[in-house]
Amino acid sequence: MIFGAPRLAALAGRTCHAARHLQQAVNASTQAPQMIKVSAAGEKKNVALIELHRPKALNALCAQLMDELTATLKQLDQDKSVGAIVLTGNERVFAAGADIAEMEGKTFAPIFAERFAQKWMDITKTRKPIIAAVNGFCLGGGCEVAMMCDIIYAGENAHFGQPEIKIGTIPGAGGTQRLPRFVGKSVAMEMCLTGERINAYEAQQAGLASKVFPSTKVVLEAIKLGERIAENSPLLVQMVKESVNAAYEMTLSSGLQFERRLFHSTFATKDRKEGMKAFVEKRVPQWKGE
Ligand code: DAK
Repeated sequence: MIFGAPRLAALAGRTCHAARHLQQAVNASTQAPQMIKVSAAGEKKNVALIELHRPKALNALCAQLMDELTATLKQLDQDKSVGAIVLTGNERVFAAGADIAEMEGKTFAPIFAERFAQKWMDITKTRKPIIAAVNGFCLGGGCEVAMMCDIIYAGENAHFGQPEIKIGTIPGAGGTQRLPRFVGKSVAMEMCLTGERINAYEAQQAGLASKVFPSTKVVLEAIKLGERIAENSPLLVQMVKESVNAAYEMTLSSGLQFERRLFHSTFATKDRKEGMKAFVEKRVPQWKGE
């Protein structure tokens, strides 16, 4: 079934007050985004839904789109009403990679001097959890953006690939680095050396996607997941994200040390006290984010 705009709007509750507030906040800090749509989703409207919206170019990640996306993520990170973020495309495509037409005429010296596409890395600076809900093509930079998110949910029609080799280049935003950490060396090598894609179930089996859903359900399921995450203390959620991500940057002993220190620091928070007190008193905790 096609994931039409009205259906997504209903899913996201785009017309609600929180959605308007969120959109206004995004618009106030940036130019009104043209290539993404932002709305508040979930029963409590505490999940931000970002839809990549450049359908004619299969959501190719041009500079403007990436500027809008990174500015929006920065804004949402500061917005206390947002507990988690869902990033999606449409039913046909998550994103078909960086914009090839934009890259085609470039040469080494300027691309090196301008640190081409450096802004992409800002996605990983987001402290709130980002769930990628992937339908259709998720290729090249699209796959790399999905991997910069924290959790990937795949629709049954999702296809993941690093096809850069077929256009005379190599992955430039994590395809040769993050992908092997998710799927192992052999699968990553095969994908990067041939440019061939894996489907949703292969991605799940390899550990790239955590779950597969019917294509019409994947965004809703990602929003539900965002709601479950947002039920927890926002402070502790960010600490968990930071600590899990540290596992990809550190040796085991350094990572364990980092985790222990963060664990100790939770005892300086009101939310640690409230969480354990609520358990003992057999009631639901009231988080303060402090
Ligand atoms: N860029 C620009 N336009 C694209 C595009 C892309 N990546 N992918 C598709 N399009 C456009 C097509 O040109 C076409 O436009 P019109 O001709 O209609 O104007 C329209 O989208 C529909 O595409 P197709 O006609 O090709 O549709 P099909 O269904 O036949 O094929 C496809 C779908 C996804 C298999 C095919 O479009 C395709 O192979 N697309 C290219 C996929 C690809 O090679 N992706 C990797 C790009 S390289 C970095 C950060 C990021 C990157 C590098 C560095 N740094 C931080 C340093 C990332 C690099 C890349 O992603």
